[in-house]
Amino acid sequence: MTPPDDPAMVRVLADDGTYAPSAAAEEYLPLIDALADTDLETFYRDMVVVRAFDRQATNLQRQGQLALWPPSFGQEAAQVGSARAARPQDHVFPSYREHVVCTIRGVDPIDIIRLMRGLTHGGWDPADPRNGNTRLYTLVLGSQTLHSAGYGMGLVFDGRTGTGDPERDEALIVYYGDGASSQGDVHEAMVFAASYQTPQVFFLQNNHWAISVPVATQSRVPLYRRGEGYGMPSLRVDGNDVLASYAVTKRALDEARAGEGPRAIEALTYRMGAHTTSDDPTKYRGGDEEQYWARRDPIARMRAFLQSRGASQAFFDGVEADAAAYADDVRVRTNALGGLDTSVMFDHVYSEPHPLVAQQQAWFTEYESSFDQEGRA
Ligand SMILES: Cc1ncc(C[n+]2csc(CCOP(=O)(O)OP(=O)(O)O)c2C)c(N)n1
Ligand SMILES: [Mg+2]
Repeated sequence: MTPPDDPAMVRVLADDGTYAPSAAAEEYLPLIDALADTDLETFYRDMVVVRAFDRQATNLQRQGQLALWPPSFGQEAAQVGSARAARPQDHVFPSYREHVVCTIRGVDPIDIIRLMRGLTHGGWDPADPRNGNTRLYTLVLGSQTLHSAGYGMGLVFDGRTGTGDPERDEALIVYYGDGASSQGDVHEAMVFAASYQTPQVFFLQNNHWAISVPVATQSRVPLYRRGEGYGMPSLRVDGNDVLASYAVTKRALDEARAGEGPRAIEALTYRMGAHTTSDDPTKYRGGDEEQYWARRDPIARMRAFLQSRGASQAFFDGVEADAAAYADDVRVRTNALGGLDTSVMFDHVYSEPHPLVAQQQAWFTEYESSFDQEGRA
């Protein structure tokens, strides 16, 4: 297991929520000091709400409402801190577990649900301004890093970044995992990003596991140091510390937007749940490790910090109530979704009609019509 007390790691809050910046965090403290109380409360609220949503979605999968659910349980601080660091004009390229990143940008959680129910190939329209420049989930590990590098090159070519106007210059952040970090696509993306000095942040969530494969098998060096090999300033942050995650991402995106090129961040966190609802982690990891990380829960840490600053019980109660209402709303809307409109799985295979797809659709329509209302052949 990677030691979480690495002195080179940027960390603002200790495990128990005490304000105890590491040496590496010193230079980031002005960014933390600039946060208002309401910002700190928003970070906390985001984390509690997404945990309730995530648990609800996991339950919905168990009830047969979803085909699959990849939980974000445990990774809330890495995701909330980094997402809250982005500006409205920035672009987000998620993997498949960044639920709160998407909702912070404006994506309706029911669109993530629809995807995991198997009702749509995509989920949402990235070009719709309500979705905050959020690209689609991809389950093809690492592919989004290539998409992001290409998009970043486009931003450079089109003069949409690095002009010196922080209100208009655009940057992007791409999320990927420790397992994906060994995928060729990620390395190709880093080569292109560094060569073209794209305005982007490679945000690696090291949650210690790639399904059943532990992170120790992925690399001989800490994963953030791979970024250095491509010529990118790279660092490791405590990914269970929402303040540290916010500060390092904010700095990195600001620098990227200002034309200083790509940056790599490794957020050290832990997947507290299963890989997906198809996985049983008791087959490959032990309770000691889970308990170790349970004591480093990102929400408990921020809660203790807010309590030490005098946040009221009424505030915490209000957040709990909001989270419960949010999850209830998702459940009600999920149960009302209905079944698959089978035409959609053929609609977006190609942008133009294609004879093979048309043939398959005709076959499928005939097959479907061979069943009666109750599904009997
Ligand atoms: C190109 C590719 N290879 C293999 C898989 C199968 N697969 C799905 S998730 C996963 C592990 C990913 O681990 P990591 O990158 O650490 O992300 P995490 O799931 O931990 O968030 C694997 C091997 C895949 N989806 N795509
Ligand atoms: Mg992982």
